[in-house]
Amino acid sequence: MCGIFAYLNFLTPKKRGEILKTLVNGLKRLEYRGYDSAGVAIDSACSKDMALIKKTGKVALLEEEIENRSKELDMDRIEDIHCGIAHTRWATHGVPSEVNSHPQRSDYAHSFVVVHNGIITNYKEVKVFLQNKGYKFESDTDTEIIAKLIHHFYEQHPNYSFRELVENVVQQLEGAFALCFKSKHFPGECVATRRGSPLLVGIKTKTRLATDHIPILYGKDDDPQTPTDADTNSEHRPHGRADYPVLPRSESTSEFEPLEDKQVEYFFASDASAIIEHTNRVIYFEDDDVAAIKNGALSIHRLRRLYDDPHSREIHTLKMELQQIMKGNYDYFMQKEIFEQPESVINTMRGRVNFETKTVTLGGIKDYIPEIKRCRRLMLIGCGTSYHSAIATRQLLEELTELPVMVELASDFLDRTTPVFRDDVCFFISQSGETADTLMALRYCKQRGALIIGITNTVGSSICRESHCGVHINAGPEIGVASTKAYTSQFISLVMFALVMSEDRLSLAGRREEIIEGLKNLQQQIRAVLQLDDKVKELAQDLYNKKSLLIMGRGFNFATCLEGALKVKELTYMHSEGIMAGELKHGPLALVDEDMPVMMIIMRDPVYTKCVNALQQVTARQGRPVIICEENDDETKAYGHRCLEIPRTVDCLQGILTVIPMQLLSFHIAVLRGCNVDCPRNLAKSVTVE
Ligand code: G6Q
Ligand code: GLU
Repeated sequence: MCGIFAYLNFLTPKKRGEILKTLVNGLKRLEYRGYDSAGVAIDSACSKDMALIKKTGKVALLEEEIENRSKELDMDRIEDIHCGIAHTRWATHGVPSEVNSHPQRSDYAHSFVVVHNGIITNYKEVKVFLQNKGYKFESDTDTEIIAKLIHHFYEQHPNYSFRELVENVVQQLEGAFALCFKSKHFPGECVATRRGSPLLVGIKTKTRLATDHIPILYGKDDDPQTPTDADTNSEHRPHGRADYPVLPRSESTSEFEPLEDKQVEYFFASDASAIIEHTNRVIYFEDDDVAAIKNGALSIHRLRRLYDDPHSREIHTLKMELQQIMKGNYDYFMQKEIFEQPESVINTMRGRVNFETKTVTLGGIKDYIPEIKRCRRLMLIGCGTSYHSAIATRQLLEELTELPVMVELASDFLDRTTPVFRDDVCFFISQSGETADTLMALRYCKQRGALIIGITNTVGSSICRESHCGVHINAGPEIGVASTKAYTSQFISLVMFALVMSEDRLSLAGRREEIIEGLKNLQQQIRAVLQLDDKVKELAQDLYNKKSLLIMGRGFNFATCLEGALKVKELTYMHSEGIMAGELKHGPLALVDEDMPVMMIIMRDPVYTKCVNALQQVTARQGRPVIICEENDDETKAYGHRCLEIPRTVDCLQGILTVIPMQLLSFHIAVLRGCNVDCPRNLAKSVTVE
């Protein structure tokens, strides 16, 4: 996830300084979407070249750099027609650095530059193809192949329009993307497209637009047809051929002409927060739309028309406040991040889990797998929520790797000066990648010769840099202090690791298949769990003025109890405890009476009967538990005073679904108690002190 912003002024004279200010302000509005580095591309002041200004760190540093270079950038010169593109990055491939920042370029001469939001999963394949054609790569990003591929097509077909070149490029891309292109061969033009990542354009004209719709121009006859095998992407891959076949030319016949005098400004952005201060007239693009601005006119193209495709895209009038847009119609970042989980889990698996071949590849640790398989034990180390993701997956790791698995709190691990050996494999799990305790533990293990694997959400973070190898969880930036989507993505990353470790075990083939099938259904099941929001809110009404909440479970769902209790504590300042149901009679049962709020997680997994025993112990003490159970499990439901029903998945993934009601519950209680949801008292997002 990141922020894309592009600004095109047509016959609307602007000083270069103003253009840069618009671009930088656009990025500032989008900074919450990604903030590890930023960059802009504008036309050069003195030649037919381009100026690329890129900086590691926040947008403010980019702004400073622009200020420092103001002389060379000739800030007062007026541009009647100009296109600038900008980006604030949240790295997925390659550490945050200037060379990895966007815009990425095709060559030193800046023939084409591109900004990208998302992940290109087949970038290696395209990179090899381009390298064979003589292209030299300078960055570690997946994005650079896009800039080079369009250059390659341009060299072959110099008579193609900018839009046609982009159409040919996106034919070859797999993964998720929103892209904005600029080219010195097509001055004053901009082409943008998306597949799986958001993108919209704002249109600003002096007088009101004459239309509310922009026609869509279809490449093939405007004759609806169903997709055929020949329409799929695979047809266009080189597969040993010398080159990518190109699409037949299809010059558009009509274009959207905004006004008679044609004075117009366009603002492309990842979301409306960057546009609203300029105009409230926007078009939201759909997957595979290719939008081109040429001679001040915007046209939207699609390669082919299917039965239910519309004839036009509507120009919407935004009525939202800035804050509202940033939080995407949610009141809090945490709430937004909870509801982002259907998408974030997909991003974690993107390009890694192949649901057709039922295989899993983790590119970041692939080369180390033989070494890992020979190790003495696995150690999973983290703090807080990240530690809970280790607890959640430990049992599966033991099952699929048949190795001893230790799970450690980083601080305690160091206090004990735990023995670590050369043949240990140590995982350091951290959303921020900067947590001091985890980082210290990493250095401690590294000194003792263990293999260090980082599981982080922040490419280029200290934990990332100091690990031998790792898995980036790709959950996108998490702004709320309470971790939510990072937890489910860490969980899935560790599950994927277990799957990789067991790929050649015939005896485990069936188990692996059912887990991969479970992963496939997760997105839609998470959506179903999120539908419980209103029910959870009612439950929060019951609980918000209580003093304490006990959350009980065991087996694969014990981690949900710990994580749920942590969420309740940190967000609501209420006491809460996650209790291993097997431990009840060893102490915690003494807390139970008719007044003590209790939640129990009881799924139909191998520990179901034991969980029901615990449930009976609670009800026998007049406890009135709220039960999280499987959908339509009437027998278990009958024990509860309230119930939340969760779709069934394979036992080892159930914790991904059971934790979501706990995230929602803590959130609603916090709101009812008037707590600061996104920044709970005394806590920080990144704990860089021991
Ligand atoms: C939980 C908190 C916190 C966090 C730890 C570890 O809601 O966000 O418990 O998980 O502080 O942070 P990292 O995952 O960034 O190392
Ligand atoms: N995958 C691209 C990169 O790592 C884009 C990441 C983003 O969306 O910011 O550069």
